[in-house]
Amino acid sequence: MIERTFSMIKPDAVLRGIVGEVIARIERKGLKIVGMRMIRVSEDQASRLYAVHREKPFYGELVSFIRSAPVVVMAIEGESAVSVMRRLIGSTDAKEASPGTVRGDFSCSKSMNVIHASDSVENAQKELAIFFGEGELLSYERLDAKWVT
Ligand code: FUP
Repeated sequence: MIERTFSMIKPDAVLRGIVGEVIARIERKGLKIVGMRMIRVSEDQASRLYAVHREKPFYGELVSFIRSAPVVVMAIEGESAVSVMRRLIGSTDAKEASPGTVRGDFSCSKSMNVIHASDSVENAQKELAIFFGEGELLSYERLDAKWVT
């Protein structure tokens, strides 16, 4: 099933200058980036994105971290895009993330962990709506689309 998911390259990746390496992995996998912008996350966007974590002890730090430097937000489309992106980014905790995943290869922490990607189709729709307007996502065909099944 073709799905859309939301992903964010976090402040730590921007400040370390590894944005390009992360995007390259998404492209290389055959996923299609249909929206992409570098932004500063607003207070409202942060509280909506992390609403499920509001009661957690790390919530304050999570919001201040995500707003501490620019991030790159992306809308990503492809076959099973939600689960493919989750496997590509790896486990939340840097210690547990498998080598070969973005976090396994680049993350050094549980909180500053390079990238976010939605964990379900339902959350992907909610999260995309926080960062992208109606009609903002682009429609095009990758030349290698016929090899991505
Ligand atoms: P993930 O979906 O893998 O990004 O992980 P979660 O939804 O569980 O957590 C969201 C963010 O909260 C993580 F990216 C990092 C942060 N977090 C902490 O800072 N400390 C924790 O103990 C757990 C998560």
